Amino acid sequence: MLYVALPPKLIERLKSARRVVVLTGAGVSAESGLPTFRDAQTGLWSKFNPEELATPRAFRRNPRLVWEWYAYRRKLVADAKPNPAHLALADMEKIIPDFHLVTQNIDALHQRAGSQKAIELHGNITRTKCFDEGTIVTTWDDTGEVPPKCPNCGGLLRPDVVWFEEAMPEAETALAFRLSANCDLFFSIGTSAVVYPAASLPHEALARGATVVEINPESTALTQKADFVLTGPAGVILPELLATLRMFGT
Ligand code: BJW
Repeated sequence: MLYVALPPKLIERLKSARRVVVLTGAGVSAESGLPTFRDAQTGLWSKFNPEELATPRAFRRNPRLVWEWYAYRRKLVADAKPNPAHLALADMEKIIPDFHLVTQNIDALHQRAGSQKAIELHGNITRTKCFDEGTIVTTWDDTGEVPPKCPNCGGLLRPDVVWFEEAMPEAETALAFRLSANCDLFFSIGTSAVVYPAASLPHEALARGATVVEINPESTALTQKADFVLTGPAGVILPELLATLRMFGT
């Protein structure tokens, strides 16, 4: 038996959709054991203050604390494995010709599940860059300093993620907005849909007449606007959606 009964009208839209965009958030990695940000009991921001950890000001104030917090998170990510939601999305990319995955996640679990062309809006925790120059750095001298220093300029190294008050990467952002404005089916999955500019993407799709589907166990800032809401965990609902797509020989 299916966890959610897919509404017949959604099945029609799935069958006829030509351009599909999926936006994912931290909820997609929750079933891999990675904490989300805003879930009341378990989210990172229920225990840590984003202003002390995820802004350039926080890094300038206490670079050691911020580096160590990301070292802890990098270890969580390295120990995590893609879950059925990541795997179903990687399969959808293979069977839907015009399919684009846009993610706010920095954990690279989509790529580890096999997604070939995930568009990362908030960077990637597995990469490191120079705080001063912004260039990606792959090796540095281990002198025991925390954070380590950039081998080119001696500046401090930081994770290649997008903090509050920082701009998202230009090319990825432009592409995500263009794809969302031109899709006919848009999925918002495992995101509270409150962090901008990413949270604008479903509204961009809606404004251009696309059907918007939300998959989330809780209601979000988008729920009232979505055309279809599938209430439940992504790791259960996405494999069911994939099975339905396969049934129709998409
Ligand atoms: C499940 C599930 C399961 C659970 N299955 N689902 C006031 C108004 C409007 C905007 C602003 C404002 N004040 C400030 C701003 C701008 C700010 C912003 O939007 N703030 C809002 C919070 C108000 N945005 C920015 O600062 C952005 N930059 C910017 O605007 O730049 C302007 C600029 C231009 C030019 C030059 C300079 C500047 C940048 C935003 C960067 C966000 N960064 C973070 C941290 C990344 C690094 C790190 O990981 O440490 O990105 S914050 C955090 O939030 C992270 C996430 O990608 C992002 C979104 O969170 P997400 O993924 O939605 O997670 P949650 O926890 O919120 O939701 C999880 C959901 O999953 C829940 O709904 C659960 O129910 C669900 N779930 N289990 C499916 N099994």
